[in-house]
Amino acid sequence: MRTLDSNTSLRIAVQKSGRLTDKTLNLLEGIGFRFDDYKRSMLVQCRNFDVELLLIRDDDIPEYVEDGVCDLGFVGGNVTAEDQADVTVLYGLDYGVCRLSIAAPKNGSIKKLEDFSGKKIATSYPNLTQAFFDKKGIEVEITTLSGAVEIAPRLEVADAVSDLVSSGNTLKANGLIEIETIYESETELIRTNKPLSDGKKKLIDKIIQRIEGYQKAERSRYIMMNAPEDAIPKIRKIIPSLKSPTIVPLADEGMVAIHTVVPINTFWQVMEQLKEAGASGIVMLPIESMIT
Ligand code: PRT
Ligand code: ZN
Repeated sequence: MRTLDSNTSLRIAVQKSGRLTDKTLNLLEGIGFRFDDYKRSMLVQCRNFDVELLLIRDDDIPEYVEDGVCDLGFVGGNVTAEDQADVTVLYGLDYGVCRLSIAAPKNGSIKKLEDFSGKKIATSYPNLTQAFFDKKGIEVEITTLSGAVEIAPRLEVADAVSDLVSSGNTLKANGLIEIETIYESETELIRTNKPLSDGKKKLIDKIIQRIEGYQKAERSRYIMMNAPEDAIPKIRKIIPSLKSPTIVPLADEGMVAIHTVVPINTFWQVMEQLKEAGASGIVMLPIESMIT
């Protein structure tokens, strides 16, 4: 095993086993980090960079990063905000997306925010929930539970809940109706506020640059098509290209091949317009990484 230079090597906290684990490890692999089997150990060294991963529970990540035990961490914004951790959010990543919402029994007396006044709310997020109601000037009683929050009203432990929601199925299955969102969350890359060596800072910059490239690539598709030469002006208007598209003449007189990159969210719309403008043989390819 290689010995890491503590001056330049980074320790990154990642959730050991949960919703964020695979996506975070895929992201790290996607930006070129190679790890040996991470399932068997808490501390895993990277084979090709001065980086090691500390695999821990997500609840511990903000504190480990705040204390400087880890330089970076991948964790839900909900956890960092609830812990009020003194860390810097470097980057928002679009996975682990969810919201902390207040919800109440469907057929009960709580229909709107004001109805929460004087009610008992079960949550695993007492700080965020209390701060929300304080800001609204509504007095509530908060009871902290570490899990199974959604069944608290049925057990008559609380009148309502404040819980994480993604699809909304859990609330529905428990006869609860979402009243308002308290906090919108996604996975974040956080950095310690403890002083870092120049070597570590450089490595962090490199990681951020690679994540940016990886995310841009994930959100884009490379498209290739054939088109008559006289359709070029029309096609150029349709393609919201990063830079100018590549246009190559084909063996067929008057025909060209056009290569470019489009954002995935506009892909189908662009594709239809391109066909209408005279493009044919449109091929779409995923992009591995993109530095612009
Ligand atoms: O063991 P460890 O402490 O590490 O993991 P954990 O069990 O505390 O967390 P885990 O793995 O469940 O979630 C990790 C992170 O994923 C959370 O902190 C959020 O940032 C994010 N995330 C995204 C979610 C959800 N979506 C989510 N839906 N975390 C939890 N849920 C739960 C929610 O609590 C509720 O029980 O899923 C249920 C609601 O889901 P829907 O789809 O039915 O609305
Ligand atoms: Zn947890």
